[in-house]
Amino acid sequence: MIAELVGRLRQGDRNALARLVSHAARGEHLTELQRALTPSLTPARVVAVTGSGGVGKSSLIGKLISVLRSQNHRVAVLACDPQSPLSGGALLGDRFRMGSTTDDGVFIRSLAALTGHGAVADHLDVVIRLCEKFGFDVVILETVGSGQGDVEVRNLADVVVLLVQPESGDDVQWEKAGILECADVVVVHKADLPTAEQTAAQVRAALDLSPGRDVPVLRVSTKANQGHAELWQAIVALPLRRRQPSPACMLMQSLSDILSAQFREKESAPELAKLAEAWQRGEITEAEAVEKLVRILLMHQPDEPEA
Ligand SMILES: Nc1nc2c(ncn2[C@@H]2O[C@H](COP(=O)(O)OP(=O)(O)OP(=O)(O)O)[C@@H](O)[C@H]2O)c(=O)[nH]1
Ligand SMILES: [Mg+2]
Repeated sequence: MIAELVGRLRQGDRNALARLVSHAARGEHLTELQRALTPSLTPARVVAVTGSGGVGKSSLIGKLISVLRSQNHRVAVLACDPQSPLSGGALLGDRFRMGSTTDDGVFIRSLAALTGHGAVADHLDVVIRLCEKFGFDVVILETVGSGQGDVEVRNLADVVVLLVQPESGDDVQWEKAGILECADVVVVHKADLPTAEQTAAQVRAALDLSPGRDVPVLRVSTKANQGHAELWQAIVALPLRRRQPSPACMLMQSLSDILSAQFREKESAPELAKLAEAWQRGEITEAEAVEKLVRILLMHQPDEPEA
């Protein structure tokens, strides 16, 4: 069932995506999912947006979606929520703030973060890969509003964007808690408020205390619709942190992609198809798959002159 759903997901079936995300979020069929979700040739850029409750994460993400859509990116937003999304309130609230959308290039989903796994929902890694397989090239994670430095978020995301707001000027909690350490970009959000520049200066001063790090500090106002395009520019200027697929994986991925087109007519096609399927199901390793691939190709080559 999972393999079939993943097949439909790859064809762009949103219903399959929604069902698979629900399974993954509930921790169901994880082994099958892990097997079916071979690494992507074109990994999505995963951006975590973190910051304390009410700093404006959802609102800012809503505007960021518009910027990304105007550049033809396809965007999935995974909003981690301390409550069960089934309770409804937070989910609807977030959707509202992010702007309701019937746009095919956007997917917004709230996920429960129940078991104290830091600031993100359980099995978020699998959900991210589902979005990637579906074809979203940007995945935005809204963390639970703790804003605490969180290893899990750093492992999942390519870029961590930390939001702080001008009112926090006095007790500078972000500084004390060391949460600046985890940020790749710091946004002083609600920059329409009077003390935004002062807060930005405080953040820069705090960042200067850890030399060798070049963390951009930007002022953004969602209310005044300012700074979102510049924020995206700063994000894409950063290197992708997550691991790229191995060369063997890329080879096998291309093989399974070109199989149907190139080899359909040839004698070796069924063998190659079986091989690609076995690899996709995780029954053989990449190294074994590549070895078998070479054997099959060598075996068939002399007998198959071009038509
Ligand atoms: N002044 C000002 N207020 C803003 C801005 N952006 C958002 N807000 C307000 O900030 C409040 C919180 O916004 P949210 O987007 O829900 O914040 P959040 O960080 O997602 O909140 P949680 O998900 O509950 O942690 C709302 O009342 C917004 O209207 C801004 O640029 N300027
Ligand atoms: Mg929110």
